[in-house]
Amino acid sequence: MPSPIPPMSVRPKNRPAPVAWLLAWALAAACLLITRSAGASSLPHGDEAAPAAEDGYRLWLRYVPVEEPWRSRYRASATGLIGAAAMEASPTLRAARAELVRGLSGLLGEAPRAADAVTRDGAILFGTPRSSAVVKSLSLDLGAVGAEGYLIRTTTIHGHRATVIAANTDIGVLYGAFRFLRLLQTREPIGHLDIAASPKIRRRVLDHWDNLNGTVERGYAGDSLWKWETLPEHLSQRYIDYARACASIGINGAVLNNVNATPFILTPLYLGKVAALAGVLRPYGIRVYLSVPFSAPVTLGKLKSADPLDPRVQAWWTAKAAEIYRDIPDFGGFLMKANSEGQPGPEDYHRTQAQGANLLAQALAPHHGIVMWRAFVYTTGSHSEDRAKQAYDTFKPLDGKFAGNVLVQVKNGPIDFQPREPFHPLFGAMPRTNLMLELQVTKEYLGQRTSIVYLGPLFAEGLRDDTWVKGAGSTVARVTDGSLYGERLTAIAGVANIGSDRNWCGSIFNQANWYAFGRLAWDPDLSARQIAGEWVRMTFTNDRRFVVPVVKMMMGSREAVVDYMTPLGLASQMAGTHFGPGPWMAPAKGIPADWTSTYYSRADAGGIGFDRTATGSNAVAQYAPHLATQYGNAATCPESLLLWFHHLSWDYRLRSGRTLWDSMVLHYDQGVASVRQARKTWSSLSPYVDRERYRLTADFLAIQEKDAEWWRNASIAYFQSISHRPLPAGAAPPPDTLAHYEAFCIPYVEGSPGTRPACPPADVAVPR
Ligand code: GCW
Repeated sequence: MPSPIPPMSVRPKNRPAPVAWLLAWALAAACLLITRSAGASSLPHGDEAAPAAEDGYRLWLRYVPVEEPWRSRYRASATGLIGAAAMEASPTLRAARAELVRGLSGLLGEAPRAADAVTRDGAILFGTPRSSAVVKSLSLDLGAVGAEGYLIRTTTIHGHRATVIAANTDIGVLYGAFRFLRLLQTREPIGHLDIAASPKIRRRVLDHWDNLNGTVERGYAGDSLWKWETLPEHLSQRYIDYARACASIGINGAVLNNVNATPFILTPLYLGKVAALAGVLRPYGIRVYLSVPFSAPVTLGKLKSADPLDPRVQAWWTAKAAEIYRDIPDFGGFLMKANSEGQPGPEDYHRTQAQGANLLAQALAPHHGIVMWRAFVYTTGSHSEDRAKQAYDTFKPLDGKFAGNVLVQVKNGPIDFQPREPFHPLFGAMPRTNLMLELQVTKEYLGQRTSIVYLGPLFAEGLRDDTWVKGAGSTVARVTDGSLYGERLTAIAGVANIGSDRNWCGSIFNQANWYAFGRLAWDPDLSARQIAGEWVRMTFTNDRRFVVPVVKMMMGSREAVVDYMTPLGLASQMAGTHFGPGPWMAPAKGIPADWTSTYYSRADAGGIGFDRTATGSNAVAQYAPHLATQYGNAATCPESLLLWFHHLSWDYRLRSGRTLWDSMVLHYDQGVASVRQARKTWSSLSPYVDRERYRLTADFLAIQEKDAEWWRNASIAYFQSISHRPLPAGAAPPPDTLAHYEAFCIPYVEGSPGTRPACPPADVAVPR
């Protein structure tokens, strides 16, 4: 049973007098009832249990009662709701109306009065010039907000003050409705509004790595959100609430299935289920996309080949696309992982990645569909080229060869979603190709379910990195939003962290990463701190005594992980499960070198780090000359990327004057200290949070502290066995031997592909 939220009037620290205490409980109970019924009112089908209060289900859309004096102020600006009342209003406008009713009822404690004309001060009206005669009569300057943007403006209608939420399209109105509610949720004044907003990137997509058997690759929040076995008949309320959450932050696409795709998704059985999901998501502006395997013409179509130049193969894809569009007219398109980690691809037929992409592009073009073709291509096995260089080497020569409806989807860094990587050198390097950015919202390499790692700073850093290809300011964001080279087809993807868990993301703080991805996809220039602030206010409380320390804790959380896992530009030091340390993992039979840790650390008696300068793999040459020079010189290379680009002596002096070895140890310690501090911060905040969410977070922080210590101790034990340097003064020696850490293994982690344990039972021990 969740505990009631402390009412705003109860001072957390001072125990109230007995009568006030009783009153407080009465109020709290009332609050609980209101918030519960607000939750219940979001169940149009009435076929499932109402979300219980404060278990995290309602994400940042909680709509709990606003305290005074804000409530009176807001009520004065919400005296009536005008728009989309007619039955013939579009599903999207009806969703906007439902959200405004739900939100205002919850926030202000009473449902807004339905009205059809402005007869007194404080009306809220919403719509497009097409759907609303009043909106049309206002002759608003909607030109600049485009197809998905909106205006929110305080205006005067028939002598009365009113707020108008207007857009060119219904989806713009829905986005505006969410924005308006956010103003109240975050206690912004709404008396004099003049807001115009529109997204900078056109396709803002979540990639679900969900398998058709209900598991989720790298998923740490339970099973798949999609219940394939009960589709298409049963349309769970969760689908609608997922769509609402996505729309509230402007996400407008979902790839429903894993990039390690199976051809079953393209069978009529599953396409029927996909069409049903598309129908649920459509009113919220979300198109569905599918991951498809390149070999589908063979495995499903029974052809002899999947060669992109074979006319039978082309005809097969053309027919398949037509079949999909018959039932899903707004189908978004295909996502493809080809010739990567065992997946089939055009190279199997000695064709290029561009020829492969264009095969699908041609089939989709008549229907205005797009192809998101991943650049995550590298050859495992005998290939000896630096893994960080391979995607660039494969794709750069193909610049200009991709069809206009193809986007090459590039991960933020050249290896694989590590706690820190430099930006991928393909950004800016393909001026005649649509490039899109792929971020990972699920924390595969960042502590998975339990660690608190707010990814806003990681995403923002990746977007703000300057490629220098057209001089200063040629940021990854400007490549992605098309402003650097003038592309019109622009996109960004985030690998989703959403599952069947009641709280959607496996932990409360993981929800912030879904939120941050959406907000940055809409506007890559937003600051991670601002986004954290919004999220904390909506998810927990507007009380500054809570907001300030929690935002601070979140803002430091990513750097903490970098510090205790892979400081100073190290990467890929994880165990095979991608959870926990494994810096000793070396190439062995059956394991490709670039899937091991020693390949990346290159630690030896002489020093540590991967030489990617001209004396090494020369990966620096894939960057613009300005950066190649900067990265190529250890003295000018950012210290946060030092060991990514340089192999340096353990005694190399950093800018602080400390040796590299000493600095590494200090970083590990700093990471652990940060997590301890986060735990302390959180434990002082229990009066501001309901019990259930407080406890979950506190318990997870305890786990994270153990994990951080484990990382620190194991890494120091291992690297010290190679550096043979003493620990700097004050640093505690690891409590156990290296052999102990090496022997320790977690056999199963969530979200790992396959069901085999990661180690034999004899290696399962308890780390200290
Ligand atoms: O990071 C790796 C993951 C794989 C994933 C792959 C990819 C879906 O470990 O699980 O496969 O990246 O991005 O394709």
